[in-house]
Amino acid sequence: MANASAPGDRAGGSWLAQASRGVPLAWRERRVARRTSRESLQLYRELEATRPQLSAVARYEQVIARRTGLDGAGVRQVLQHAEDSFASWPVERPLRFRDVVQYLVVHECLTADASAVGTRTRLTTIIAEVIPRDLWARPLRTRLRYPIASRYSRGRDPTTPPAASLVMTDSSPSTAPAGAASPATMTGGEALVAGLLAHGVDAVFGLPGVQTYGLFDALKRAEDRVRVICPRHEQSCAYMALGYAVSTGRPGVFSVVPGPGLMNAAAGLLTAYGLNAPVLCLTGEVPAAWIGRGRGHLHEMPDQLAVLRQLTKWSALIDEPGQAQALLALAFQQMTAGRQGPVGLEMPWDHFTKKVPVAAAGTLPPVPPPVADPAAVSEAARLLAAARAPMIMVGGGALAAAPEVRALAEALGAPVVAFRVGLGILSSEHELSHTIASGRALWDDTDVLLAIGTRLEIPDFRWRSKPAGLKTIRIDIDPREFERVPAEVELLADAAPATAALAAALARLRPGPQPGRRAASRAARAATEVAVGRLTPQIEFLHAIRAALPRDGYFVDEMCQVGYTAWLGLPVYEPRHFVTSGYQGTLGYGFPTALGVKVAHPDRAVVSVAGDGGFMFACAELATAAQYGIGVTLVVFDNGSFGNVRRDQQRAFGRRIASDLLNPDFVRLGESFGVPSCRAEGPAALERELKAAFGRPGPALIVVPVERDSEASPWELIIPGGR
Ligand SMILES: Cc1ncc(C[n+]2csc(CCOP(=O)(O)OP(=O)(O)O)c2C)c(N)n1
Ligand SMILES: [Mg+2]
Repeated sequence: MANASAPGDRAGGSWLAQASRGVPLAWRERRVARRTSRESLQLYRELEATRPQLSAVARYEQVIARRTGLDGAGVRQVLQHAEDSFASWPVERPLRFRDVVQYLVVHECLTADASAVGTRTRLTTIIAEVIPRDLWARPLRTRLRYPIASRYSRGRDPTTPPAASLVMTDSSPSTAPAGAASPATMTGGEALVAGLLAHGVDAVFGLPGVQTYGLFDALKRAEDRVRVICPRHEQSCAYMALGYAVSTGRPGVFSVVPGPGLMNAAAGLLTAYGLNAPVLCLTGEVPAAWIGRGRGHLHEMPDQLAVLRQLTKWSALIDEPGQAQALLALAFQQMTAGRQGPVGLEMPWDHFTKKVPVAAAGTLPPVPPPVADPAAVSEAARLLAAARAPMIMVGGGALAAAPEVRALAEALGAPVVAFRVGLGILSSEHELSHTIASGRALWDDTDVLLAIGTRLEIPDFRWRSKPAGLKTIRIDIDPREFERVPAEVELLADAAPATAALAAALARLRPGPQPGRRAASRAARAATEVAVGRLTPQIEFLHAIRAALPRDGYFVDEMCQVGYTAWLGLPVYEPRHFVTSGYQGTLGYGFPTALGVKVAHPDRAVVSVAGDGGFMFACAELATAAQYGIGVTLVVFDNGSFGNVRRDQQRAFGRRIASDLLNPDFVRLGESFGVPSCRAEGPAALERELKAAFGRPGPALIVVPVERDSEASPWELIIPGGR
């Protein structure tokens, strides 16, 4: 099985290499040109140009070797396994060629190397173009021969299925699961719950259905260790898990039925994807024997796994219940590796209740993050040391780097600018802390930008201008970011250690900050405070909220006038305490997300703001708040309209449509759910009612009437020049 040559020298190479090598270039190029867009052809040419790096088997061999600690023979065994997949794909359903390609490229390479994701995208695109379409979609008549894990194991007869072992578990002590034990007989549902407990999960936001009964019954038997909260709609399952995840940094878990249940949760998954939030979706499937047959079984969705994969960074089908814990451990590893993000696992209906031998798989160690190249760190430090007016921008990737960001900012005297997710990384009370509004005032003078864990939305989409001669340094854990927005110096690394390394290198070069930077920062903050102070009445409501909300309380925003203004005018003192839907701008996410925040932080105050439009997306969750005693304080600003849309339409078209709302009596609505509800006319009343609500256990609803069209637009401060 194993090939005797060294990694990279394998005669013939893997099928992957053959797929891109075996056909003459011109022929393939013509074929690609005939069938594909210009863009694809360009991509294809790029691949050809960089083939030595991209398609070389050596690259994958090295990557796998580095990640797993396997020796050359072990690596070749893994690759051999990949090639074997043609003949022995480990799922019990007809396969398409595409499945195999996805498996090889995504599963093998990604599992082994979280940083290979850019390559994955390129390779799957290219391979899709190069391989004839009829072959791409052709079913491969293969059936389960033996489960995945057995073929990774060294020295074991590959045709003997182990009960369940983790991918590559036998290969290296560094990847051996913690707490692995001998097999016990249990159902797929029980295996999942045991796996969740092994990962420290203490809450599951779930809405059951016939496919997932086995999971929920197992959860029932573990209810002393894991809390199950069942909201009134699947969207809220995902949002609650999201709130749990973003406010703690720990994975949030939810479960929904397949098909329509998964689709109902999709906006939440998409929002988690945009926020790089570690959220695990556990869903069902039609019974194993029905998968892929298109017969219209209950909740069947064509190629559900493909849909799930589009909404997550990694997803898998649990082919057989014995693999449940292994794949769950892999899901947790993926969710928290590199650039974090949501993951999905789907399990066929019958597997949830099928009893099989399952070894307790335990957990997998975290994938070690890449370490910044010391030469690049020195180069970045040199740029910063020579900078006259440096600026730091932070995003979600810097949430765990608050002390390091602060130290570096103080050493440089550099302003730290955050838009939404990054608010609180440097406390708003710090004189170097800036919102997107006050940061703008310092931008034109900036000569070096240090971007930490951010997509650089602010300069690219919002300010849309760059100071002449600007030099940019980026710290990011995702190598694709450097393809999207290249920088003069790119540090592929985790934010906290890379920022600390940069500060240390800087200290060796320059004793202190450039003079005058703090004064400039203070002046920009003061000037902007005046401008933001004109955003009435929203800013007055925000002052009231800040005055009432304890310092360690959580604020959950929304796509509403008070929400947008909060990005500019709500002081935030700690990272993760300002919860937002980020670039997805998901109307209606706020209240259910806040419920998840509160479940994770039962002893902290949590305030959720919403417009009358957004609130009604998930107002049924007042029932959930009441039933489970989840003490979120919800403030609904009732302006009888999709106010933002109304204003935009009026400005752009001079007329309006589909933006006026006829609302129920929100106070009576809240009361009908058993939630203490009141009306607060004006900021002073709001502050009073908030303080009262925070002083009581349980949820509260405060309705604030706002005159239609009375709100000042915050957009000029968010996107100067208009949108
Ligand atoms: C899922 C989703 N649907 C639609 C929109 C478009 N949208 C953005 S703001 C808005 C109106 C919000 O109205 P409301 O919640 O009452 O807040 P207001 O602007 O009135 O303060 C709409 C429809 C969106 N951002 N997200
Ligand atoms: Mg409104």
